[in-house]
Amino acid sequence: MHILIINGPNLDRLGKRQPEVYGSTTLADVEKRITSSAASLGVTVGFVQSNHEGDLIDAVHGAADNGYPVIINPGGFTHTSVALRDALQEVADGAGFVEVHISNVHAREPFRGHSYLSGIARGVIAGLGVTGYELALRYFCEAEG
Ligand code: DHK
Repeated sequence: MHILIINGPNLDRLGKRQPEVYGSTTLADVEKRITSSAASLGVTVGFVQSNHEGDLIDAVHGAADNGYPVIINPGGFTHTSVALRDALQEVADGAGFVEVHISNVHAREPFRGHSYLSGIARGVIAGLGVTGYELALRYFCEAEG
């Protein structure tokens, strides 16, 4: 199984941006950790990070065409993007996706409590730091196995 991990806007700033909220681990470190967990679980992973909505949508289309499950942290597009939801609907109808947030969005500003994506996700992980990505990876391995 191959799983695509997508990170949206500002997640390239992990480790620098609001470390008290998002932690001090960089995205490169997160990707290294996920790659090593994936190897132990016997799956492969690909990574996309973009600050641009259209690029994220293109990546989702690629996953839908290939039948890949998706783990996505949509960043701020979580709370704004009907277009990203429409793209993810195809993945939801196929291999499925898990929405991950590093921070507990429900304990922050009220606007972060609404996601355009959660209603079509297999599940949502929020507030468990970067471990959330690895938990989502385990979910797909167990769901498949
Ligand atoms: C990341 C962001 O960039 C925010 O816009 C979301 C999410 C929360 C996170 O917790 O990973 O509101």
